[in-house]
Amino acid sequence: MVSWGTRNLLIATILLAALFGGVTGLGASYFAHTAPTPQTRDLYLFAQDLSFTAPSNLSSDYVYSSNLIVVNKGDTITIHFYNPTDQHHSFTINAPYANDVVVAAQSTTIQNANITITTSQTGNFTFHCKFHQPQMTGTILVQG
Ligand SMILES: [Cu+2]
Repeated sequence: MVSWGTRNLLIATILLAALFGGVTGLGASYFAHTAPTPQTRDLYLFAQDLSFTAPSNLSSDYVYSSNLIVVNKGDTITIHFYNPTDQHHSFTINAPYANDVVVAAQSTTIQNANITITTSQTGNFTFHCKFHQPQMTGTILVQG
């Protein structure tokens, strides 16, 4: 039979092992941060018609289907931009990811364009449609 003293010692040892294991694990993940392996990502973005009569402070009722794209530095992203509306839209972004691509209004088929960006710089980078400001805008967040 295990005495109370031995049992308490065992419990204390297990608790200490768990505690130090946890702290060691935390320390390792905090100090030895390694960047994720770069990935190739395909993203789908749509011009959207919200189908309301725009008030005077908006130029229209168009938006992007997503207004936040989050990637890791080093990723190569291909944005497949589709326009199922009756107006032209653009995907416009400044340096360092400069692009200015116009996708025509829907005719018999839905028009689209691919925008490929390799992310070399971290930060927030705003993209917008040059025809529909201020509301048709979004951000690419490149995490380091
Ligand atoms: Cu637009």
